[in-house]
Amino acid sequence: MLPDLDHTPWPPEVAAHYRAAGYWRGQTFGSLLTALTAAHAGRTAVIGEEARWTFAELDDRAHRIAAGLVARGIRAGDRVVVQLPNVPEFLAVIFGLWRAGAWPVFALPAHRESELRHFAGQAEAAAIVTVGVHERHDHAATARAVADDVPSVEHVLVLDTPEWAELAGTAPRELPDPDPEGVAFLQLSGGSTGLPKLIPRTHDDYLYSVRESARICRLRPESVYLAALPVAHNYPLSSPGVLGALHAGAASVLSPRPDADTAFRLIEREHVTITGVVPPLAAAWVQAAARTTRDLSSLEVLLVGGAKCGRELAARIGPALGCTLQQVFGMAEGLVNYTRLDDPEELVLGTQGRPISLDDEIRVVDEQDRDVPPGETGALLTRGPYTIRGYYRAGAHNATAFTADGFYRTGDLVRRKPSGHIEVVGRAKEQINRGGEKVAAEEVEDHLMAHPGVLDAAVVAVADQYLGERTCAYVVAAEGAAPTAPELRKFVRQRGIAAFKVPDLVEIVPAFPVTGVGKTSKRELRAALSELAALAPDLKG
Ligand code: OOB
Repeated sequence: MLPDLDHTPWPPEVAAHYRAAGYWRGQTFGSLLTALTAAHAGRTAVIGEEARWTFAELDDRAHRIAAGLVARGIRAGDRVVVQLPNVPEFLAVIFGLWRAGAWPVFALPAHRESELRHFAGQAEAAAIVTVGVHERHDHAATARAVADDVPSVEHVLVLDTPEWAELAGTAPRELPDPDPEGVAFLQLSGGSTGLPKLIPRTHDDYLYSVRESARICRLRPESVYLAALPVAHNYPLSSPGVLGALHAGAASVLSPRPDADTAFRLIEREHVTITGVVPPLAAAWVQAAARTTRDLSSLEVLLVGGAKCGRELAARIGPALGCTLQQVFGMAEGLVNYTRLDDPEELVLGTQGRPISLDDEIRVVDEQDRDVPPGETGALLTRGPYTIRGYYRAGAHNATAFTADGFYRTGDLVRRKPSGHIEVVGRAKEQINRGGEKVAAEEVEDHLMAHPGVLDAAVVAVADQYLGERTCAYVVAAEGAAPTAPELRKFVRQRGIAAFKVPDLVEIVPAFPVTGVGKTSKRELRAALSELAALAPDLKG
């Protein structure tokens, strides 16, 4: 079994190559912000609904927050769960943590108590940074409940409180710059087995992907990036995201919500040039664009990714929104693919792009890990200068999630074009991609099984016109018990999980199909139920 390391390093000779090739440059996020501020001090860096900060202001806030965190006992290497909505403070907080040498653990606003407890517990977090009531949920109360349960959590820091104002007003001080090859933060995996794993990303590896993403998306100081999706997610964070925008000396607009009304208002007001959405949102924006009175003419590029963007939708985006479509297929574990802005239309509409780096190694393999012939479908394996070699403290899981020679098993089924562009054609992992939001089947099954009236549960994807996929939970009731579908959905919700993980459909069935051999594995069972769901038109709602 592999050891439970915080961070599985790249082999020394591989790391030496990444340095020599100029991918890893020995810069940290804190020192990057210092350099950006020297170059662009008076330019706008971040725009919220009300606030508007220059690079110099962001830099000053990050310095003060770093000093305030250190004064409260946060030390280099401490993990700090950050659960913030799309507000400018998000950037001040994460750069403050970076300058203090602490590691943000990026929770999404949608996460609830059970997920936060898992992240904080798994990371042995020292603190949680969050907001008060946001979108009718009391995040501060949730964070305090988590802090009561997780002994390592000593501080719950809530924005817009007197305590926070004091922390954020601390006099700046010099702090030692952390190791650029060390961990910068922990990102969340979509997960397939049980609870989401934590992904350790280093300053060097992540900055490489940010720098190249900004270049590939042609960001320049005059660009304006709109973060429409929750900014803690890897996609709006770094593909090219708010970090790519900062890197280019450009401004980022943080949209409180992703809907067309809100986004179009901000696009018009701030002359947004580039943004990124998931396919269902792209479809909604395409529809809304037909009847909007907003001026969207500043928009040059719309990135679409997180889930497969079908060709029909892809073809409508450019004409409807008056911009160039750029497909992006990425993962928090590392590898990111983009269609290039000068790619022929066939590749832009029909593929999910090609890797960022010449040193992104791609293998497309069969079930025995043998390479399939070029152009054929297989499972995507990858390793490279910004793809992790192991999850955080997850030795047993790492033994199966990676090959012995360090390739990450993405769980995606793909085909590769002669140009190197990748078409995503399916998935081999036990995960539902609900319009870009990832749901691990096992995680939801475990919550269902906690109900005394549930004997067994299997969660599968069903096709959905809007989201691409929705979740369907098949449930076998315990003898004498007959929980109803609404009861089970309520039960799961009350266990404190993100709303997007609550099963969309619950089907109570007398028994699960079994093979001739007897009891099926969960994997076979899910496959059988997926077929059943595909055949039952009334389930597709
Ligand atoms: C992004 O990151 P994650 O970590 O939430 O999810 C990664 C998974 C991929 O393994 C794949 O299954 C799916 O999401 N995915 C796509 C896709 N983009 C992501 N499947 C089909 N087509 C696409 N274009 O989702 C993410 C990270 C960075 C940039 C963009 C997306």
